[in-house]
Amino acid sequence: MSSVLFTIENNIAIVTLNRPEKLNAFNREMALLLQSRLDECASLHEVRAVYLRGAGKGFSAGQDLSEVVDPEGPGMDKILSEHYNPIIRRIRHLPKPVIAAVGGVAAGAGANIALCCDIVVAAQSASFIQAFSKIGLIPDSGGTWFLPRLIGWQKASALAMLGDKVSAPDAERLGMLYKVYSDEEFPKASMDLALTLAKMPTRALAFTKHALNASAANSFEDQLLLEDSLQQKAAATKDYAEGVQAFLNKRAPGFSGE
Ligand code: LHQ
Repeated sequence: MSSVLFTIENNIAIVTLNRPEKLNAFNREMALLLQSRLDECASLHEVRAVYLRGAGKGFSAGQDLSEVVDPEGPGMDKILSEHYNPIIRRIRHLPKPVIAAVGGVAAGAGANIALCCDIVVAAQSASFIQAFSKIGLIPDSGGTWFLPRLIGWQKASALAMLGDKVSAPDAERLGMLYKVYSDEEFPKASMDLALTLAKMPTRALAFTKHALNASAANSFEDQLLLEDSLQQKAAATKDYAEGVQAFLNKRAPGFSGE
């Protein structure tokens, strides 16, 4: 069985981290496979949204700690540069919405991979742990960048240092994620969200993502200029023409993603 499962349904790429006996902890094989699946998501025209989840009861417990003590393992110098950083970059630069569907525990790099996605939703019983400090490491996989931006400096600092387990409802209150669903509703509700996104004007969503990525570093003036140039591009898409016509004709739009 592959450590990353991949199917496409209704224009949604369903990417499943699949090492459930280890709460989907990452080894090198899984990290590299996830990278290549994300590349496919970017290049396949039929994919208009990505739904990232974990198999079994966890989302991901981060780095497989048995691999870091394996003398045959990749070694500390490769784990960030070849495993996690390329995953985070791919998710942020993928020109399609990526949903993290967190159905259980998300710890360490597993938590931060979820937090870097465009929309994070969770089941009521899920949790998030910046587990790094407990083993003498620092938050990685973009955690020191995303967390203060999502929840503010003070809460981020405390969670990063203490490594507290944050329940999904608390994570929602803190602003770490978009929505929590009951455990029963979660699989369908989170997939319905992906379905909605997959029917939306995909290129406008990609431009939105580009603008949000840039806003973290841009000045206000630069951001206004960027919005202007991206809006010109959005207005040149078929989906913009369709959206306006559908509104004027009082009918539902049929977006093609072009
Ligand atoms: C695991 C793991 C795991 C192996 C559960 N590895 N087996 C970057 C740079 C370089 C090096 C290191 O890493 C990084 C990035 C990182 O991600 S650092 C953070 C690494 N992750 C952690 O420290 C989390 C470790 N796991 C836990 O603290 C707990 O397992 C959590 C809180 C996630 C879940 O607790 P429980 O629900 O009580 O489950 P469990 O502990 O019983 O785990 C179930 C099984 O999964 C168990 O195996 P077993 O054979 O006893 O059933 C665990 O050993 C295994 N597992 N996480 N990261």
